[in-house]
Amino acid sequence: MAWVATAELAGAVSNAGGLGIIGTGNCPPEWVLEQIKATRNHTDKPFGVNVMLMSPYAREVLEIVAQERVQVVTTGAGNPGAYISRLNEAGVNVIPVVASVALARRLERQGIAALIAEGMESGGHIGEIATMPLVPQIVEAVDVPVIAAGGIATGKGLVAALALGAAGAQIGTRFVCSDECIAHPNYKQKIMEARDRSTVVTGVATGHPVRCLENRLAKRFLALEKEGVPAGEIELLGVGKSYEGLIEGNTDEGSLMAGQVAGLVKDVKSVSDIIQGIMSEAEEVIDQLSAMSQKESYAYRK
Ligand code: TUI
Repeated sequence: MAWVATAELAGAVSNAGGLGIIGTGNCPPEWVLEQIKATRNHTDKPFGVNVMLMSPYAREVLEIVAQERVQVVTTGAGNPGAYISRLNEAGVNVIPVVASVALARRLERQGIAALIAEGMESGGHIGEIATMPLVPQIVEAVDVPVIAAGGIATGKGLVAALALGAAGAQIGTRFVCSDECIAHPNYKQKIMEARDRSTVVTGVATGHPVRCLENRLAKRFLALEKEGVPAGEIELLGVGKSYEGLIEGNTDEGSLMAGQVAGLVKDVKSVSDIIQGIMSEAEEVIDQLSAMSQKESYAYRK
């Protein structure tokens, strides 16, 4: 959630009982340092920084996170193996995002605090496996806690993640439509208008699949990929497009990354209302399931 998961959002999530994460994407190190300091003005609770490993600044950003002794770093879009010992030395809990069992196993041997298993329902850069089959396979393969991601925006989704063996859930798209998120109102509106089939995956042909809301830009990308235009040429067209969509609100020509759960997001609310809503729905569902299982076992005993 580069550009939109800023200090305001991360601080609000941590204050409401979650673990807020600053999304750093391709942002320069100075911006990241500023955001870490600003988050500390919003909350005295732990928070984290997500580092996109394909960023040209990834190494420098990770060094800032280590020097600042941020409690948690999550990584995305690559293998953080080379950085884990430095981060651990600085007391930073490393929680990599993985999209396969193989990388989960490899990283577990290198000293990580937990893993995020992210299914291809997610927005942005994605792997190939859906959350439902991915999470239990990773849970079975490793001993560290596994946090489920991809397709989770509600209490029902949270309970489903727990049922798959996850220790918690990472939530992205739902928080774009929060009061505290600085995303452009046009982008929030597009998420709220989204339906089940509103997202598409571009970049499969270029080796960097990205899920976003279908718009003029996404259609152009898909057409160029179909024509077989070289990957480098297509990727050049993508430069600066997230900022244009998410912050400037150009919903035709900007890249509007969002997960498949966009179809479930119908309003903009405060982070605290979102988290309380998710928790109370989850408790309701757990009570219903528990009542169902008691009824079943009673029927069985009779
Ligand atoms: O990283 C994300 N989401 C992102 S990054 C991003 S910026 C970007 N834009 C265009 C192309 C590429 C990046 C926008 N959204 N989520 C975490 C995530 N990580 N999802 C999937 C993965 C992942 C995939 C493969 C993690 C590791 C991995 O392993 C590769 C390897 O080296 O084994």
